[in-house]
Amino acid sequence: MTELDAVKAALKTQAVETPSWAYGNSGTRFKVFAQQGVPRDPREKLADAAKVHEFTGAAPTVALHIPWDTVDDYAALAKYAEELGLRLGTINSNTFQDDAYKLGSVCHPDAAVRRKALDHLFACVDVMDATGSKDLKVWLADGTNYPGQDDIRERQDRLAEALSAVYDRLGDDQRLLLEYKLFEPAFYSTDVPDWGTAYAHCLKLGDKAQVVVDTGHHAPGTNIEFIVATLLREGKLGAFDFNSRFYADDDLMAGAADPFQLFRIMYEVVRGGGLTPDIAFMLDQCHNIEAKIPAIIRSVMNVQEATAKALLVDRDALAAAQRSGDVLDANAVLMDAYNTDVRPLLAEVREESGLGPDPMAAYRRSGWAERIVAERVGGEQAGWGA
Ligand code: AOS
Ligand code: ZN
Ligand code: ZN
Repeated sequence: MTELDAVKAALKTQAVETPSWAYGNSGTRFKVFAQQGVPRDPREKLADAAKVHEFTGAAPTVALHIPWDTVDDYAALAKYAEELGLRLGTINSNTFQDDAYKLGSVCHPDAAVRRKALDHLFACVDVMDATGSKDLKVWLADGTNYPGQDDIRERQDRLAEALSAVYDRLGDDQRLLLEYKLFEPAFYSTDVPDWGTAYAHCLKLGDKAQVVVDTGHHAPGTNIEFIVATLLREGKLGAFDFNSRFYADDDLMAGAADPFQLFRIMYEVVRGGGLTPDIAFMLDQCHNIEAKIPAIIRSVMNVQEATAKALLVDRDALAAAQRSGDVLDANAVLMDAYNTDVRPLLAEVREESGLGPDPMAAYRRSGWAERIVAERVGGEQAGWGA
């Protein structure tokens, strides 16, 4: 196999998981601009996700959110996904939307609220049992707004207790993915604010507990690729939530704000042998003002482009330059790959897989956008900003 064939083979197997909530209406706390034709139920979200997969060939799984995607029969939903050529992916828990969670969920000072949150997490594992989903994603909105509001150490104890109960409930093939976030909704202290805290909890829990890196959840200037390299080295990187940020947790299209950062992250993934099904490459985005399906297609393509560039890095030349201490040459090797226009290569990869070379154009030609506007009236809120 030539080197280019190996790059193509890797690109052909790459899979990006799309989030059900990105297909629905969303907005900011100021306004939700409703769009016509958005899905009215989880099945319609899957139908839209199937279009993303049809034209990219790279989005075979969909992350669900409980309760936003509540249905009576999850096994039937999984079967429907299969009929559409999809699989149900990560189950996202929600311990942040009920009034009871004002002071937190599993870290709340009141044991009754902690129990309620834990019961929800157990219910999410029940959903996984029915759908065949492998991963439970736990992102907690827990934290405090004022110094002294609660005991920071005790909150860690409560967190550890809850995570361990959930961990014990997991089946052999299931994983707990713990996501960290610097701030928001809490502004003084967050109970899982960074990769170190998530890593410490996951390490104590065991092999089935892994860390999620959401690219929008760091302070400006954070070297995210270093975190990725470290977690991979420790065998503790479970998943990504890809999106772009300019300011905080903006949830804009992956690769839109900083394609160079996405490339640097994907280079560490490739370098660390992380381009495997053991790591879930998810999008976690909201499309407030742009059309949702093409925005998701564009995001998948942006991840593919960053990956293609990362795969094209001349690793031997890079290692030689690094070993000889040639700073400029080493940097040039990396930049050569980043500055390569990989769009023709990806078009070729798609054509070799029986797809159209340009997923955006193929989607536009398909008439799906017009069809859903005509057929769907009264779309639902995605949850965020609702
Ligand atoms: C919240 O900020 C996190 O990014 C969550 O990953 C995510 O948006 C959530 O899981 C969807 O409920
Ligand atoms: Zn996220
Ligand atoms: Zn987020």
